[in-house]
Amino acid sequence: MKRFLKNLVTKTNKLPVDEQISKRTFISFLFFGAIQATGIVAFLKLKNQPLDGGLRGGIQEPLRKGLNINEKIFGSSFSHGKLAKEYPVSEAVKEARVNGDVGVGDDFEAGDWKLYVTRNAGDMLNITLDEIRRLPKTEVIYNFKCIEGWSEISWWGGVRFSDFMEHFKLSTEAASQYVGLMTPDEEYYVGIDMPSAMHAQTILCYEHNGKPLPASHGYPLRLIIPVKYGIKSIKRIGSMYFDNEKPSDYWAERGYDYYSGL
Ligand SMILES: Nc1nc2c(c(=O)[nH]1)N[C@H]1C(S)=C(S)[C@@H](COP(=O)(O)O)O[C@H]1N2
Ligand SMILES: [Mo]
Repeated sequence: MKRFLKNLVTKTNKLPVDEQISKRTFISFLFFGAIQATGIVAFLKLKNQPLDGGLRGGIQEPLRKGLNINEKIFGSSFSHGKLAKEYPVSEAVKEARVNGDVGVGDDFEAGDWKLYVTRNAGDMLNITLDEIRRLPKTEVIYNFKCIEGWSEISWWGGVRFSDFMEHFKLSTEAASQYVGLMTPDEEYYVGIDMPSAMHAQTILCYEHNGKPLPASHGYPLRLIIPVKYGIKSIKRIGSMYFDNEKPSDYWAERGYDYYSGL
């Protein structure tokens, strides 16, 4: 191929000018054609790659590999003490937008609710809302960002995840790399890297605008994690567990970045 092109070029240089021009046009046609073909072949190759793990949907494996590299680089980029910007109450919306209702259906007895925490030893704590409300309260007013492209400043109150862990003596668990959270029906679930969970603005939230959390926003208890996109702020938490492997994550299984950090 190389020799063929070289010959073509040398021969062309010996031709009269007008013929040189048309030959050169022909050569560049070959050259750009080859570039285009390479692109098409690469695209078809990618299109035919198997999809990555997820049950429903997913993305092509080479793309997933790229994402995994991004995750390694950006994974806990926000966890090193940097705070999300906070705002005065006057800037918070009166009624936060409701988005996403997976795992928050009507077949739910709020009165029976308890938070089930599986400890690393295998036993389980059942914690009532009253017990959680008695812990020191932390409020956060921040710009809540949904991956779909909207954001709004909203006001939330609850107990710091780190205070909760300390109060219930979950220090062994806090040494795990991840915490997994699920709705009571296990339809929605997230995995959070421990540094982000232990971040000073991450709360187990039971209040919105100074009042009990409305059902639509995840009553009785939700996560508010300002260092991540909204997908990680799971509503209506039913259970919690700890792991050194990434816990299953509803939106990561559908192709979104596992860490979804901001
Ligand atoms: N249980 C549950 N939690 C969820 C969701 C969901 O579908 N189910 N959606 C997430 C998404 S995509 C966003 S943007 C926020 C929205 O929270 P809000 O309805 O309180 O505004 O909840 C997150 N938590
Ligand atoms: Mo979202």
